[in-house]
Amino acid sequence: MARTRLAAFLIGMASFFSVVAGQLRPMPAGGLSGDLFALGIASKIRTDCNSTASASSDFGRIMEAAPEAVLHPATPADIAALIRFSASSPVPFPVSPRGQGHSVRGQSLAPGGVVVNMRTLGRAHHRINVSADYVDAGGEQLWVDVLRATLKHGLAPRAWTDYLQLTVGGTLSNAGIGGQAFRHGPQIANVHELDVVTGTGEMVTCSRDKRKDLFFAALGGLGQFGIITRARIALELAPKQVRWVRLAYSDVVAFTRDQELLISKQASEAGFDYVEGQVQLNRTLTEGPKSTPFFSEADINRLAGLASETGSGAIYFIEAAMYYDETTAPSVNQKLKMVLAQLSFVPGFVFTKDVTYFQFLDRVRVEEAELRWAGVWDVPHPWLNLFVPRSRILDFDAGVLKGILGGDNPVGLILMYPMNTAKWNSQMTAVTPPTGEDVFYTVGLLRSALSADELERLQRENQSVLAFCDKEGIECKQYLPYYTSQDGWRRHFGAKWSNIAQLKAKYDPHAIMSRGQRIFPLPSVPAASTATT
Ligand SMILES: Cc1cc2nc3c(=O)[nH]c(=O)nc-3n(C[C@H](O)[C@H](O)[C@H](O)COP(=O)(O)OP(=O)(O)OC[C@H]3O[C@@H](n4cnc5c(N)ncnc54)[C@H](O)[C@@H]3O)c2cc1C
Ligand SMILES: *[C@@H]1O[C@H](CO)[C@@H](O)[C@H](O)[C@H]1NC(C)=O
Ligand SMILES: *[C@@H]1O[C@H](CO)[C@@H](O)[C@H](O)[C@H]1NC(C)=O
Ligand SMILES: *[C@@H]1O[C@H](CO)[C@@H](O)[C@H](O)[C@H]1NC(C)=O
Ligand SMILES: *[C@H]1O[C@H](CO)[C@@H](O)[C@H](O)[C@H]1NC(C)=O
Repeated sequence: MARTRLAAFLIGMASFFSVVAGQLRPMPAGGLSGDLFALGIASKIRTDCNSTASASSDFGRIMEAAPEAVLHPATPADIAALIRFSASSPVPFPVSPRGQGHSVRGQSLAPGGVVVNMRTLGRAHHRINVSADYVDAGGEQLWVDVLRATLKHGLAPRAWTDYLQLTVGGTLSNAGIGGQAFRHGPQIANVHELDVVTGTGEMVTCSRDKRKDLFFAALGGLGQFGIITRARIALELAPKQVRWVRLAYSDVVAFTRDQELLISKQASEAGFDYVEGQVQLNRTLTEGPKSTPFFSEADINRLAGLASETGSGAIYFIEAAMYYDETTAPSVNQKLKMVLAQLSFVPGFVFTKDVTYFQFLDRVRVEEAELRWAGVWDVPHPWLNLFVPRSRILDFDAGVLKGILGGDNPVGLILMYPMNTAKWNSQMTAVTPPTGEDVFYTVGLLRSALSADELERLQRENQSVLAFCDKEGIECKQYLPYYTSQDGWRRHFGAKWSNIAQLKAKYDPHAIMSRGQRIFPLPSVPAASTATT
């Protein structure tokens, strides 16, 4: 690859330093590197192999590409300075924010460019401010830290992902889904305001009332319009305790019918506050995290018996939770009984436990620790997440879960649960199935590959799954989407595409932001002649 403008800049910067060493004086106005130097940004750019290597891959461990450099910003202004520098270069270089790098297809990489290590922003003070009904959190903050800070005030956000070691900016750039989404919508539906550094380096505060186009673009925006440096997130009174429940099913029809009943309930009715579901295909059942087992050994034997009675070996679990506190504790048994009476799980196959709200939300951390300990956390993750229209979920179950994946036994998890479409705002960039039905399912094929052969097999399977949906006319949408062609992205965004392309031209005209998503090719017009500053 030819030496980029960025590389030239980095080399130039080094000599600039040697010239001015000892006399910390900004260069005369007008000199770009002078501006950067004045902002102190040069000292925050790392080019050593350790820094670039740590930003060269992600949780997926499938894609790899080193950036030229990594920025360790101390303030949002540092990020703006970097972006302005790129945007005003004759050949702008890519800039990708990296939260935890927990994406699986290289979405946070910046080959030939600069990765912004968002986590260093959080080292400054006051990056989580809790108010009466909202919290202002830096885009780099981990959700678990937002939870800890808000709980101190007896408050908490309403909508969560299953795993909390993810950044606010990272999940808001996708959607942030979990078992509360049926009632509160995804995390992007629970945000009042954002600070965004756009692809031209402008620092903008936006909301439904102010710079609305950028606000909606950035929510689920896959990092395409700018970097979220602050989000104002809605809060509720934090529940204290959680009755955590698993219900086993051998019949997918009963399983989905019950899930849909549960997500139709209003907060005022007796029902659950969290509803998800899992599918286990011919899988050796384990008691779950050893430190906090859900199932006893006897339970596991019973479940194995149940699985062997079904022809496919597949069993389904509804995972649900009912929140309570001191005042509502006496009625929780009664309320649970009322709800369970309406459901058709296999009689006797109900498992419950009581945990604190924090333990419940942070539950995946326990599993992470055990997977790490067993050496199966840092392995390739060819994950595929799909939103499936409700009307086709049984076809999907038959063709994919019991067909293509039937008899499979890789390490990992299959999630399957419904959400209410009405809780999603179609003005946001995030995409739901185009069929316009009231309900759609998320199906997460979250499998790990323990060998190169297995990786290849799982990747072939994900291709077969997508081909099956195409062939059968099941209008699935990928969540955490990945396409190798722009045509794929056009189809993904469907009716939203032209608006998204316009917003891209407005907020990131040089197409430098989060290029790891591979949505927009570099502008064909030389960037210098279209620069607008
Ligand atoms: C174990 C595990 C469990 C998960 N569970 C869930 C779940 O329950 N629900 C769910 O919805 N998702 C879940 N995810 C997926 C997760 O939401 C995505 O990986 C997401 O990308 C957040 O990860 P991150 O903060 O590390 O972002 P990164 O992977 O670092 O970044 C993701 C993308 O967003 C861009 N980006 C990062 N920060 C910003 C920012 N501040 N502003 C603008 N763009 C930005 C990046 O350039 C990149 O393109 C899970 C992932 C893992 C690994
Ligand atoms: C890079 O990492 C190695 C191993 O952790 C360490 O020994 C070395 O000092 C690091 N180099 C730099 C420049 O940080
Ligand atoms: C939190 O408040 C402090 C003090 O007002 C302010 O300087 C800081 O920018 C705020 N941080 C966020 C993320 O809103
Ligand atoms: C289940 O998996 C085992 C091996 O893990 C395999 O021998 C068996 O055929 C599978 N059963 C079904 C129903 O596919
Ligand atoms: C699935 O795997 C195939 C084969 O490696 C790959 O080409 C495709 O992009 C993958 N798709 C997704 C969505 O992961």
